[in-house]
Amino acid sequence: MTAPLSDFERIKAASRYLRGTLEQGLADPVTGAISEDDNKLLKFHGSYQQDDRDLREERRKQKLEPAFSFMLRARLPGGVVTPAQWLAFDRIAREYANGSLRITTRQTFQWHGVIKRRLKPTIAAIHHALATTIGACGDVVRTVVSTPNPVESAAHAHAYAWAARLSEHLAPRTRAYHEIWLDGEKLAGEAEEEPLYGATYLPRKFKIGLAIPPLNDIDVFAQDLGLIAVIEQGELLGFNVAIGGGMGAAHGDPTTYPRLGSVIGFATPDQLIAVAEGVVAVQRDWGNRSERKHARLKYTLDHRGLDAFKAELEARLGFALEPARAFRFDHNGDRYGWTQGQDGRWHLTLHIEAGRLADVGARRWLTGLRELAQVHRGDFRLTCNQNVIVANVAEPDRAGIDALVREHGLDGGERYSGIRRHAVACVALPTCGLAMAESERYLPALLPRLEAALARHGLREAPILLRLSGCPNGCSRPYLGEIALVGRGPGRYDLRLGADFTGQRLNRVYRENVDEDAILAALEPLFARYAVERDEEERFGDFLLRAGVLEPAPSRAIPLEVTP
Ligand code: SRM
Ligand code: SF4
Repeated sequence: MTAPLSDFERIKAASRYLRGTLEQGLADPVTGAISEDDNKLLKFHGSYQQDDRDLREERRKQKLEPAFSFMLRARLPGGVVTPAQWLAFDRIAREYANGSLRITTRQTFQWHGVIKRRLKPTIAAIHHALATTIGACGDVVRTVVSTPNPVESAAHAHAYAWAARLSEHLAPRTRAYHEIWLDGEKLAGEAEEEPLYGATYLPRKFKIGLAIPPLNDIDVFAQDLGLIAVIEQGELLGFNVAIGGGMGAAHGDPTTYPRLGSVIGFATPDQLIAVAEGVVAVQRDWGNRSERKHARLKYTLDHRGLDAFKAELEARLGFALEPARAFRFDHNGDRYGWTQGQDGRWHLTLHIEAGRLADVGARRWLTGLRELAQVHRGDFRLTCNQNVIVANVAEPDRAGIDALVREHGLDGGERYSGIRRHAVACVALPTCGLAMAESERYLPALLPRLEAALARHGLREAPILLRLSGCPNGCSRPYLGEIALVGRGPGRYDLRLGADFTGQRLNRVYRENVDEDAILAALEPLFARYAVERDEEERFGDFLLRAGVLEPAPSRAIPLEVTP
C-alpha cells in the first residue's frame, strides 16, 4: 500500500499554482499573521512568517498575539549585486525591515522584521531593483550559488553565467507572484502551466551550486546538485556532476542525516541544462511526497540506489554521462583583502561577522557598505561564507575604497585570527522558528574564548573552519566544520569535530549536549596536542583523525573523490 501524501502536498495541489488565499490573508487587518496553509505557500514567494522569540513569553502573558513579522529572501544567482541594487536593498532594510541586511550562507540577502502590511511594497521595491524573491524558498530549485572567485576572472565569468542561466531556467513560472505582489493582470490558475514542476512542484527544496577547483568556497558536496567545473587553459570543458548532498538532520532520529554529494559523471556545457533539469525531474517523480523529513534528493538516492537513479536519468536524457574527470579541492573559506584578477581588476574581500550588516553602537557596517555602494563602479559579490567582495575595482579607485573601509572598521578580515576568519553562524534566535539555541548572537561571545584557548598554544593564526548552528537543520553547513556546534537547547550544543578543510569529509559528534565550559574543556587538550604533534601544514580536522582522536567514519557520505 502506498503511504498517503503529506498535508503539504494537498496544500500545493489546491493552491492554484501558489495563490492559495494569500491575497485575502494579506488584506486581513485583524491579525499580523496569515493562515498556516498560506504560510507554506508564502515560502515559494521567498518569505517566511516569523515572530520575535525574545518577546514571545511577555506577549503571551499580556494576552497579545506573537510579534509577527516576515523574513524576505532575494533570489540572487551567484551572489552578484550591482551598486544600484545595493543602495535599493539598503533602503529597504532601513525603511521596511529591521534596519539590517543579512548575507546568507547561500550568498544572498535576507531582510527580517517586515510587518504584514509592508510585505507587498517591500517585494515591489525588490522587484524595482531588478531582483526577485520568487523561488528563494519553497519546494523548488532555490538560488543557484557559484564561486565568487575573485582571482580567476574568466573562470568566475563562466561560473556566474551558468549560475544565472540555471537559476533562470529552473525558476517557477507561475504568474501568481506578479498578481499578488506586483499588481499583475489576474490569470485563471487553470490556464497556467509549470512545465517542469507541475502543480505540486518538488517534494522538497532543491539546491544547486557551482565550484571551481581548487576552491570549494560554496561547499559543493552539500548541494542537491553540485557542479564542479573542469577548466583547462581557460577553456570550460564541462562539469563533474555530484548529486545528493544535504545537511539537514534531526536530533535522535538516525533516519535523517547529513550526506555529501556523490559524483556520478561529467557533463559538457551543452549538456548541462538538460542534465540539471533531468536530475530535478527524476527527483520530482521519485522523491518521497508522504514524509517530508525523507523527501530530499539524498534520501531518494539512498532509498532507490544511486545506480538506479543514474540509469533513470540517463534513460530520460537519451545519453550517458561521461566518466568523471580529475579534480582536486585544496581549500574552503574566503581570502580577505585585495586580490588582483587575471584581467587586472582588483577585488576586496571584507569579513562580515555572521553576515549581519547593521549599525550597532560604534560598528556602522550598514552605513559603511552604503557609502561604498555610492562610489563603487564595479559590482559586489556575496559569498557562501557570509562575506562580501567589493569586486571589479580599477586601480585608481582603490585608495578611495580603502579609506571608506578603514573609516567604518570593515578592514578586520586580514588581521583576525585564523578561526575568526573561517567562522560561519546561522541566524537562529530571535527570528528563526526552529532554533533550539543561539548561533549568530552567540558567535561574538564564543570567538574570544576560542581565540584565547588557541593563543595559549600558539595557534592564533591556525585557519580552522568553525560552524555554528542553532539546531540540526544545518544552515551554516555545520557538518562540514572542523569544529562545529549544533544547538540542542538553550546554551547547549553537540560539539562535532573532524571535517576536513576542503568540504569533502563530514565531522562527527565528539561531545553530546554540552555547555560552553564543557566545550572549551574538551577542545583545550586537543589544541595542545595539535600545537605540538601536527605535521607541517596539517589541518586541525585531519590531525584529529591521524592522531586517533576520532575514528575514521565508515560513511555513506564520502563522495567518489577523483584526484589527478
Ligand atoms: Fe536554512 C530552514 C535560514 C541555508 C538547511 N533556514 C531555515 C529557516 C527558513 C527556518 C524555518 O524553516 O522556519 C531559517 C530562517 C532563519 C531566519 O530567521 O532567517 C533558515 N538557511 C537559513 C540561512 C539564512 C542561514 C544563514 O545564517 O545564512 C541560509 C539561507 C540560504 C539562502 O539564501 O537560501 C540557510 N539552510 C541553509 C543551508 C546551507 C546551504 O544550503 O548551503 C542548509 C543545509 C543544506 C541543506 O539544505 O541540506 C539549510 N534550513 C535548512 C533546513 C534543513 C533541510 C533538510 O533537508 O532537512 C531547514 C528546515 C526545513 O527545511 O525544514 C532550514
Ligand atoms: Fe534556524 Fe536551525 Fe537553520 Fe539555524 S540551523 S537558521 S536555528 S533552522
